[in-house]
Amino acid sequence: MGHIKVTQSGPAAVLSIDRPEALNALSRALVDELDEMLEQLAASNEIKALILYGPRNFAAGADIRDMAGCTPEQASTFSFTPTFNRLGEFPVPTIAAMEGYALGGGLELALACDLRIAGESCKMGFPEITLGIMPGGGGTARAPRLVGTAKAMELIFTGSVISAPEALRIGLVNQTVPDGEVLPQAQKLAGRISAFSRTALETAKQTILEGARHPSVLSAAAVEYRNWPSLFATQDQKEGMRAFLEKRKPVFTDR
Ligand code: CO8
Repeated sequence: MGHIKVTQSGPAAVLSIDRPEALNALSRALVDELDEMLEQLAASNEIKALILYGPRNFAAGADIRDMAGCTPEQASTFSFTPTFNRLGEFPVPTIAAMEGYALGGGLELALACDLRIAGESCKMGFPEITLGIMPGGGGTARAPRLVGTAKAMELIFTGSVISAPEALRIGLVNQTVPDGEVLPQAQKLAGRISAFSRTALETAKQTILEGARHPSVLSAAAVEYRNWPSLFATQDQKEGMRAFLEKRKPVFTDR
């Protein structure tokens, strides 16, 4: 234990990866800890946004030392996919705050978050092909959906490491910020999101995730059509609309 630190500032929690000696490479033990923390935080009604942060380096990939001698059966047990899926399904918005290297499993961890903020000198890529493997933490599924199949294939087939401005250009990250401002900017964004109704945030996220699993726009819109009316049972909807009509700022209470 001891490679994940949790801090909470207001309704936003920050999960920091703390394994600087290995550039935050993701060992099985580290990911077990992450899994446990995610389970605990997901059950907390106090959290309205979650930031994943790797100081200096987001994560330089899955731990190659841990994987090197794996048989296929052991590789299957080593896989981080269940944990990254748990992160992907985290009930409220998640933000990856990325500095330094975000490679391989590290980039896949960021891709399992809803939003990504990268420092200007952040370096991202899928070097798995250079190790004789391919991404195994959801990268083949999530990267094409973000940047398109051809660009994802280019990244995965070449193992190229790209800069933050290039990642912004292709839509791999939402924002780039000057180095040193990654966490403050993520906290600012989390604070902005957290001011809104938790029920509306949760419902919006679940609707987007469920809609993305539908093959057609019409069936995805049907999910929205089903979920949208439920928000009119909340006090936050009444407050949000009343505040607009009374020309004041709403105060949401997550009820
Ligand atoms: N695994 C284990 N140790 C690592 C890793 C890693 N991924 N990355 C860095 N380290 C260690 C180094 O071994 C070194 O340790 P030591 O001092 O004991 O030798 C220490 O961190 C510092 O690293 P470097 O000396 O290499 O630092 P540099 O600044 O010279 O280089 C690099 C930085 C370019 C990031 C370099 O460390 C590197 O290439 N690292 C490996 C990057 C990589 O290939 N990542 C992908 C790994 S494979 C993967 O992620 C598969 C995901 C599969 C899905 C997940 C489910 C299992």
